Amino acid sequence: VQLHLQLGRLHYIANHSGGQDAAPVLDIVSRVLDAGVPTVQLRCKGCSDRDRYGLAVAVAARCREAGATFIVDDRADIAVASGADGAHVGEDDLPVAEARHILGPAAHLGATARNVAQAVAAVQAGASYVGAGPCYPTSTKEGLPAPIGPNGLASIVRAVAVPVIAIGGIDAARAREALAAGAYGVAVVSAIAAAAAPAAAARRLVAETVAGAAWARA
Ligand code: TZP
Ligand code: MG
Repeated sequence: VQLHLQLGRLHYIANHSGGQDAAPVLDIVSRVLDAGVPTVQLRCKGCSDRDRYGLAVAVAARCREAGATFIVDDRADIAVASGADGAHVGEDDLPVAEARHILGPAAHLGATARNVAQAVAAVQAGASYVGAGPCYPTSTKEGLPAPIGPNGLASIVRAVAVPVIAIGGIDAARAREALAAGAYGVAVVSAIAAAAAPAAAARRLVAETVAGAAWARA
């Protein structure tokens, strides 16, 4: 099995902060899975580990039913404990090599890169894909550096042999632009979560990432 064939070209990042009811998170995850989203990443910034684990187990079960790939943001340990398919680490998380050690050789391991040097180092340390961004302006995450744009994205794509997932301010039109720049896929929060009709937005992004990828390869 080639790992990247299961990575998915559209990653929906489900956000949950501690202290809130997790039911709406599970509800939108179910709806985006029904809409055909191939990969879900769970991002729990303010949760206790127990809540993070419990939600990850529930999301893992839904993804398994749907045949989708499930990635845990930030935490390789929670990924293993919940039966996820992988983890995604950033600069404040465990180093890539340590996360790879915890996950084992077969799991997806994404690492955030803002530039070519970070991307190359991440792959050398064991990342199986690179999350590149922010590609475009976004208000979903604070404290981000300036957007790298399609050109920054393309330079990262050229520098590594693993799939590159573009993140930050991606909507359907920008998904197509990111794929044309060589990205394997895109990761989104607000394009789905903040849409008036999340399932419809998810379907549109699914169509755009599949069509856009075919176009980029042609
Ligand atoms: N990392 C870089 S940009 C970003 C994260 C988590 C937020 C992406 O959210 P959106 O709403 O798709 O811009
Ligand atoms: Mg993270």
